[in-house]
Amino acid sequence: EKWPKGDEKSWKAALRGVTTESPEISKSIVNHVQTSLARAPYNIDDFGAYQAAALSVRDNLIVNWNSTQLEYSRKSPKRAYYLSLEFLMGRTLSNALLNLGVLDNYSSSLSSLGFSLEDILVQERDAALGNGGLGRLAACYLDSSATQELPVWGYGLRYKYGIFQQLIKADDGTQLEAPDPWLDHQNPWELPRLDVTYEVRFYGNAQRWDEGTGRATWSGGQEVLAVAYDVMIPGYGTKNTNNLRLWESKPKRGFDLQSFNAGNYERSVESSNSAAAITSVLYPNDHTSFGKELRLKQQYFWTAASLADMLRRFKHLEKPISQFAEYNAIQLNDTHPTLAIVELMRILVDEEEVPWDGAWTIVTNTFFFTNHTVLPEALEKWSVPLLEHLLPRHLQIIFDIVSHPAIIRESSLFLQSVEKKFPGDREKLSRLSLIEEGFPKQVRMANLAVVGSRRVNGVAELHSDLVQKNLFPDFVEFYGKSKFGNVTNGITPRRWLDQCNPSLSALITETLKIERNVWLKDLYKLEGLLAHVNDSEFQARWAAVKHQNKERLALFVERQLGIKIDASALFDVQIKRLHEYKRQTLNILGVIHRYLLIKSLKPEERKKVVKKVVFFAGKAAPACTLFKMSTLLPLTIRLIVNVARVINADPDTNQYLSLFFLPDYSVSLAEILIPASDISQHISTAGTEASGTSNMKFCLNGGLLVGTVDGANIEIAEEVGEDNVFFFGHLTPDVEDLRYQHTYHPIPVEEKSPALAHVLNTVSSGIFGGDGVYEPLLNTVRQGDFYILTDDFDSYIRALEMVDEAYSDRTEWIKKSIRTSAKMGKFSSDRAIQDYAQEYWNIESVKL
Ligand code: 73E
Repeated sequence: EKWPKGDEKSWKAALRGVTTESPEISKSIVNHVQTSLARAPYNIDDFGAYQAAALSVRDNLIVNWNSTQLEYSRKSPKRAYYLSLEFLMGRTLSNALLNLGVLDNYSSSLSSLGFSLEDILVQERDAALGNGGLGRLAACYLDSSATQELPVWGYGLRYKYGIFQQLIKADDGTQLEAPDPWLDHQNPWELPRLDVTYEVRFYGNAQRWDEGTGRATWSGGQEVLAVAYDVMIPGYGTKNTNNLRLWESKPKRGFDLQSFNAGNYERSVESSNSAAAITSVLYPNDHTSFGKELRLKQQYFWTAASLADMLRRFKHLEKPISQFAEYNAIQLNDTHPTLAIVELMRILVDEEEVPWDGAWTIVTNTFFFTNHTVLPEALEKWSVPLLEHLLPRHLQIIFDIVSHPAIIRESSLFLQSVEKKFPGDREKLSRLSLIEEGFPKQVRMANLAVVGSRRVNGVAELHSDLVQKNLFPDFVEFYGKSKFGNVTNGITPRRWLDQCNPSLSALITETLKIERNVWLKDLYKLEGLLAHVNDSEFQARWAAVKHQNKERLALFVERQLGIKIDASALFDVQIKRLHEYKRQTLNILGVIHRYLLIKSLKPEERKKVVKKVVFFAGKAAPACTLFKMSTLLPLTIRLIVNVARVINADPDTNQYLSLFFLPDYSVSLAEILIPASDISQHISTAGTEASGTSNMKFCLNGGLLVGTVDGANIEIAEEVGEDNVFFFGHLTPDVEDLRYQHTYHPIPVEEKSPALAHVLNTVSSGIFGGDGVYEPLLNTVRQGDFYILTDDFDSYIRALEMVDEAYSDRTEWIKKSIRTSAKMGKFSSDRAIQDYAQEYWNIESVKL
C-alpha cells in the first residue's frame, strides 16, 4: 500500500478550515493527526486515518455523553442497569457515524484528504468481549436503550483479551486458538476514569455481630482495585448517549507489597492469583459452567464494583435507602451476576444497617433475571467450600436467605415459607432449595436468582414456556405465574440492516417513501413493502441488491481463501458457535448426502441441479484442557474443512456444490455474510435453542430460514407465514421420548435412515481422509444420538429439497424474500427494550 495518500495542498487547506468538504470535520481530523497522534500532516496510512477519524468522532460523542449524564443527574429518573459478563460490540466507528448522522460528511471529508471511508472502517478491530448470542444481545439492547432515550447503563468487565482468534490449520483442519490483544492500540471509544475506583475484597473472615440482627463484619483477605472505563453508547437520531461502564482490575497499592515484605515473593507475583488476572481474559466457553475459581472472582469483582458505583450514585440523590428500588432496576443477564443479589444484601445489612427484612424487600424489588438457556450443563452451581473460602460473608448470607434461625419475620424465611405452603413435601423442598446436597454441596445460582428477583423471563415464547414448565415448575407453583414472563429477543436494525446492507436500506427508504430515520426507529413500517411485492421492477431491484451482496461476499472469500465463487448459486449459510445442540454435524452430513447424490448423476442430469455454495463459520470452545479432550466439536470443524477440500476439488461436482469454512467468525464477518444469504440454517434439536438472534438478522435482510420448530424460529414463522419458512424435524415434546427410545429400544441407523447410514459409512470409508479420526464423532450419531440427528435427517433432507424447488421459481422466491423482510418489525430490539422498560423496569425516557 502506498502512502502518504493525501497531498500536502488539501491537508493544509483542511487545517486552515477552507476545504469545501465539511471543513470542520476535515479540520478536526487533521488536528488529531498532528496533536493526538503526533504525526506530520498527511503522513499517515489507513490505520492512522482511522485513528484520527475515530478521535474526531469521539469528540462529538463526549459532548453528547456529558449532556446526557448531566441531564440524568438533574432529573434523577429511575435508572436501569444491565449487568452482563459479555458485550459483543463489534466495530464502533461506522455505528457512531450513522447514529450521529454524519456518515456522508465524514466520507466526503476523508476522500478530500485522500482516503476512502470503506478502507478506513475495516481498520478497526472488533471489540469482541463475548462468546455469541448472549453478548451480542446485550450490545443490541444498549443501542436500543440509547436510541429510545432510556436511562440505561451497562456494566461489564474490560477484558484485556476478548474471545480468542480462531485459526484453521491448513493441513488437517484443526482449530488453533490465539489470544485477541484488542487493546494493543489505544481504544478511542473508551474514557478511562482512573479516579473512579472501588476496593473489592476476597477471602478473609466474616464475623457475625449477634445472631439477632444477621449483621456481620468482613475483613482481611485480599483487596483489589476496580477501575472504571466508560464506553460511550450513542443513540440513533438523538443526542442521548448512554454509558457502558467496564471494570478493570488492578492491585491495590500495598497488597502486593505486603506479601513481598513477608518474604512471599512467589505469592506476590503468582499470576493466577494476582489482581490483574481477574480481568485478563474472557472465558471462551458458552453453555458450560466449570466452577473455576477465577471465574467466580470475575463475577464477584464485577458485581461488587457495579453495586458500589450504583450506591454512590444513589446517595447523591439524598433519598432514604428504603427507596433504592424506586430509583434503580437491575437486570441480570443470565445467572453470571447473581452474586449481586447477595452483595446488595451485604451492603444493606452490614453497612447501611438496614434490618434484614427491609433489606430483602429492597433487593427483591430491584432485581430482574433473564434466563438464556435450559441446557443443564450451563446452569451455574458454585461449590460451598469454594464460596466459603473466597466469599465467606456471602455464603453466610446465602444460608441466611435459605433459613436463618435467628432472623425474625417469617415472610422472608424462604424455606420456612415453602414448608408452610407445601407441608411435608420434602422432595419439593429439596428441588426449591438454593443448596444442592452432595459432596461438596453446591449453591444453585439460578434458584438464587429466581428467589432474589422481582420477575423472571425467558427469551422467546417457547423458551419462556420451558423455563416455567421444565426448569422452575416448583417456583411457578410457589410464587404464582405472574412472577414469570417472556421477552422475545430482538436485534438492532441500525447495525443489522442499515449498516451492513446499505443498498437494501436505500431501496427500502425509496420504496416506502418514508424517511430512513423513521422506519429505522419503527421497524413495523417495513410492512409497507408488502404493497410492492408484485411490482416486477421492485422485485428486480430487490434481487439485484441480494446479488450485489453475494458478489461482495464472493470477493471477500476469494481474497481470503483464494477460491472463486459463483454468485449466481444459492448461498446457504450456518454461522454460530459450534455446539452439539446446534447440530452443525447434521448440516455437514447433509452436504455429504448432496455431494454423493450429484456424483451419482449422469453429467446431463447434473445440469438440472440447483447450484449451491455452503458457508460455515463459528468458533468451538477450546477442547483440550490439561486432562481431557472435552468435546468433539473441533472434530466437526475438521470434518467440514476436509469435506470442503475434497468436494471443492471434484471436477464432476464442484460447479454444482461447493463448501467453505470461514475462519475466525466475528460480528464483522457476520455483517458480510448475513446480507448475502439466500437461506440460513437454524437447526437445533427442538427445545434446545432458547431463541437465536441471527435468524432474525438473516430474515431482516431477505434471507429465508431452514429451521427446526425451536426458539424464535417459531415466532418468525408466525410473523412471515409458515409458507415462507422451511421447517423440518421433530417437535419439542417428542424429543424426550426419542431419547428414551435411543437408550432402551435402539433402532440401527440403517433402518431408521438408510440415506444417513450411507453418509456415515462413506465418511468411515475414508474418502475425506482422516484415517478413522471421525469415528468418535460418527459414533455419537450411531449410538445414543442425544441430539436426535437420526430421527431428523430424512425430514431435513426433504426440507432442503423444498428449498431447491422453491429457488427454481425465482420470482416466487423473491416474493418470499420481500415478504419475510417486511414482517420483521416485531424483532427490532427497540420493541424488546420497550417490553423490559414497561413490564419490568418501570423506567421512562429522558429528553435532553
Ligand atoms: O438461543 C441463544 C439466545 O438467542 C442462547 O443460546 C444464548 O443467548 C442468546 C440470547 O438470548 C445463550 N448463551 C448462553 N446461554 N444462552 C451462555 C451461557 C453461558 C455462558 C455464556 C453464554
